[in-house]
Amino acid sequence: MEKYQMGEVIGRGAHGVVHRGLDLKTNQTVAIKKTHSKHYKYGIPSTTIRQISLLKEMEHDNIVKLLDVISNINNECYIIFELLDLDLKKFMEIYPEESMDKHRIKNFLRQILSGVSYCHKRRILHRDLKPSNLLLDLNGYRVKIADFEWAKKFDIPFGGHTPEVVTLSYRPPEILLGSPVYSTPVDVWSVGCIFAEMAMRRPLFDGRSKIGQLTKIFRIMGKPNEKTWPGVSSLPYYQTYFPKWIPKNLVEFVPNLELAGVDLLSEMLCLDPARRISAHDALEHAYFNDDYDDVH
Ligand code: INR
Repeated sequence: MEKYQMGEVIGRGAHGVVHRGLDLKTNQTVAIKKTHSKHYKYGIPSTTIRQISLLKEMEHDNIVKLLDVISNINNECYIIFELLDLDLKKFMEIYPEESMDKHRIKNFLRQILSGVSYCHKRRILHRDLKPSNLLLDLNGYRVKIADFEWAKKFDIPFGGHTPEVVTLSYRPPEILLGSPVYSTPVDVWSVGCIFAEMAMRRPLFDGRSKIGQLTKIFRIMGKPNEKTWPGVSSLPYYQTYFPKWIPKNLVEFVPNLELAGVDLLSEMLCLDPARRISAHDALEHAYFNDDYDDVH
């Protein structure tokens, strides 16, 4: 670690602590993520190794850049990343409502979808997209996707994924219903939830339990049936009792969005993952047709 100087803690995630740091050779500020090895007696955790190998093969404006990896004789692992100013969660908490106007929402969503589309093209699922994992560069309002601890290559073998991924508020209905297989639509659902949250400034679906979360989703999106989602009734937790809620118009919930945005949001929050819009197609949606770019 003599190449870098550790500074104060700036972030604390489930898998490690992020410090501000300095590259002593170039004098560049960096972010240093130290994965806590004390919980892993037998070396560097496999999720960390997976995260590093995935991040190493990715190069995109909207994905946080990995700069260096250092591991010492004690099996402590430090990942050196580019440093950003803050995450989208904090941004929404501390900045006034006007800082998230409809142009900024569109600009942020475009960047998030570009990063996600890039991951999916490379067969990488992020599996934990949420505002605290989206980092902002306030000088130019660049958004970068971070925290690939849960990320996974999805080529082969398909299926048998860990079901308990994605923070509850951003977790898609197929995972909540116990589907043994899932794919890229899980990330699109999470981005849809983040899109709504940017417009509402609070989570659209904020359940406290898995059933509570499904209830919040179905109350707004309607209870799915075999017609709206073929195969849904054979998912493990479908038989749990839910009233036959009718889908609501999302306009009531996100008054801050223009109609094309509400239309895109409803395509991203399509209950049936097979019919949910892809990140790539979302970028082609009419919502993005105007060329207004906000740099202010
Ligand atoms: C900040 C974080 C600034 N910068 C939290 C944060 C608050 C304010 O997590 C962070 C990071 C950064 C960060 O600048 N670069 C990275 C986090 C992560 C990777 S990770 C890289 O993987 O999410 O922990």
